[in-house]
Amino acid sequence: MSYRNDWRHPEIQELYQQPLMDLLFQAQSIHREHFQANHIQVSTLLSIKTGKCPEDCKYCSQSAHYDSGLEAEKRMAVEKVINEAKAALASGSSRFCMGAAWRNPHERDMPYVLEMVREVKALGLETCMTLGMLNQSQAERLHKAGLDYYNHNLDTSREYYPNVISTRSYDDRLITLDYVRQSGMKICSGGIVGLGENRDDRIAFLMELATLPIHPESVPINLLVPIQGTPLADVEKLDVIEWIRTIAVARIIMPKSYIRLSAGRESLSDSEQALAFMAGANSLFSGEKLLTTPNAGEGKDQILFAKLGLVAEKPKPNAAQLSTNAMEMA
Ligand code: SAM
Ligand code: DTB
Ligand code: SF4
Repeated sequence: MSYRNDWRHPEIQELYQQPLMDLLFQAQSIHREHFQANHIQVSTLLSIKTGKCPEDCKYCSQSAHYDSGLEAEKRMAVEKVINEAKAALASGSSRFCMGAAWRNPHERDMPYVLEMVREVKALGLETCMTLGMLNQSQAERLHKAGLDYYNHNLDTSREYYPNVISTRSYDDRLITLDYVRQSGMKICSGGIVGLGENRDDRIAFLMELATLPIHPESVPINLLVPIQGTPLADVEKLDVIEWIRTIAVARIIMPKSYIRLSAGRESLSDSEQALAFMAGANSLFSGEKLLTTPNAGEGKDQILFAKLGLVAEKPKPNAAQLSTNAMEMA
C-alpha cells in the first residue's frame, strides 16, 4: 500500500473490522515492504522533571490536579541526565527520550534543555524530548541544538479529548506539531487507548495522525496504565485484541512510521507482545521505568527478543561521533 494522507473514516473502519488474521497478514505484509522484518528500535525514557504538572490529563500520575501519591522532583541535574544517557547507550538503546511534566517550557528552562540536547547528541544517541507545548522559536532552538525528535501526542480523538483534558485544546496540540515540523525536527506523536473511548474514537484518532501533511516518523501507542488517585483509575480495561487491531491499523495507514509499544507493556504477556510485533509494531521503550511507572526491564526484554529472534536496531553514529572516532583511529 502506498503512502497516503487522505484516509477517510469508513476506510479505516473497514480495516479495523476485518477478520483478525486478515488484518494481521495485511499489516505484516506492509511492514515487510518498509522495514527489516525482525528489527526493533529501542529507546530509553527518562523523566528530567517529575510531577506537579499544571495540566489536568485524567490518566496522568504527574498532574497536580490529582493525588496519585507521586513525589514531585525538581529538574534533574544535566550531569545526572548524561550519566543515564551513557547507561542507555551501553544497554543497547539507540534513542534517548527526556520528558518533563510541564505545560510548556519557560524561557528560563531553555538553556537547561538545550545544553542537555547537545550533550546527549554528542554521545551518538538519537535525541527526543517531550516538554509540553512549544512556541516557534523554542522549536527552532531545540532543532538547532541537535534535537532529532519531539514527542507530542494527540492522545485520542478530537471528540473525546475534552473528556480527558480540559486545560488545553486539540488545536493547541496541532499547533505545536506544526512548529516542530516546520523547524525540521522529526515528529513522535501517538496516543493512549483504553481511556474509555470507543472504536470510532480510535479510528478518528488514527485518522488525525494519518492525515497530517507528513505522517509522524514515530507513533507511540500507549495502553492506559491505571493510576490510583486519577479519574481514570477504574476505567474498564481495553480488550487486548482491540489494542492489537489498533496497532495493525496504524501500521497499514502509516506504513513508513515506527509504531511504538509504549506504556502498558508491563501488563502484557510475551505472546500478546509477539502479536503486536506481528501487527507491525517495531519500536519500544526499554528499561525498568517509563517516566513514573514500571516497565518491562532490560533483562526481560532480552529474553523476549531472544525467544522471538528480534534484533535491536543499532544507534546510528552522528557526524560529531564519527569525527571523534576517526580522530581516535588516526
Ligand atoms: N507533559 C508532556 C505531554 O503531555 O506532552 C510529556 C509527558 S506525557 C507523560 C507523555 C505521554 O505519556 C502522554 O501524552 C500520554 O500519551 C502518555 N501517558 C501518560 N500517562 C499515562 C498512563 N497512565 N498510561 C498510559 N500512557 C500515559
Ligand atoms: C509516550 O507516548 N509514552 C511515553 C513517552 N511518550 C514520553 C510516556 C509513557 C508514560 C507512562 C506513564 C508514566 O510512566 O508516568
Ligand atoms: Fe502533564 Fe504530560 Fe501528565 Fe498531562 S500527560 S499531566 S501534560 S505530564
